[in-house]
Amino acid sequence: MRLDVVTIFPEYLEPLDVSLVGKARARGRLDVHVHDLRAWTYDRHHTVDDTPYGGGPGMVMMTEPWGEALDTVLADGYEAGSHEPALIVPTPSGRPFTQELAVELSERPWLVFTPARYEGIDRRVFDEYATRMPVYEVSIGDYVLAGGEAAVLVITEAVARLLPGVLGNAESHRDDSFAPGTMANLLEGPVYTKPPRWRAREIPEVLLSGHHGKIARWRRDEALKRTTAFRPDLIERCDPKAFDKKDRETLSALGWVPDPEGERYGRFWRRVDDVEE
Ligand code: JDN
Repeated sequence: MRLDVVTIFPEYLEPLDVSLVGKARARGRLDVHVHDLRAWTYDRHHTVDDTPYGGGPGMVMMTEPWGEALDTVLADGYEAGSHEPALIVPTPSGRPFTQELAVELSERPWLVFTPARYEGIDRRVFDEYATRMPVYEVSIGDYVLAGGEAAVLVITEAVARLLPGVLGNAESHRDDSFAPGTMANLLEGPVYTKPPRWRAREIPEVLLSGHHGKIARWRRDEALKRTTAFRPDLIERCDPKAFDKKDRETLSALGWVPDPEGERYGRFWRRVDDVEE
């Protein structure tokens, strides 16, 4: 997979040299190219932004540097034998970045990232490149960064670890919280390792029992507890068929009941004490 990143802060992308993404590069699974947007400015101040039409706060990144940069980066990539580029634009107004989207992006041969600063990039840049390639505007969460570079690091890491031959164990994705295609997307519960006693704290006895069935059940109950506490939205949307009898007992003990009324809105479960207005 080829990755290009065009940014006014190339140093911000230095983490791509280390850790998992660095390993993927060393193993020849990733070919990363970071470019300084200001290389495509021709005035003495290397200007990349201007005031917004219609007024308002902040500055908007200009069409010209981005157009020149993307034309060059795309031409160089095609020249080097890459094909089917996709443009990835981090923005708080994008579609949510999910594990499902990470899988989709990991199946593409070439990703071109355009992390913006200020109030974002002139819309015509995306309209222009959308005529030539898929454009994914993505948000990594409901908070606002100062620019898209950190989001590029997040997306890149989520994608790189899915590439064949990057993680050691071929099965290491299967248990991921949010792995697509599992029967229920639950958050993973707590994990423990040696020593068995630390500062008078012991580990749950069941984990030492050697009883694999009981351990699996305990882990599943912990996952249900954690998911109801932190991500009730994930439970609400779960088809009751995704749960076995013991799951339903655990959910009931946690105060969750099937919601036949909510079903037509895709809400299959509710807390017992949540009553319809
Ligand atoms: O994902 B973000 O919070 C984000 C913020 C900004 C951005 C791109 C992404 N460009 C300017 C702010």
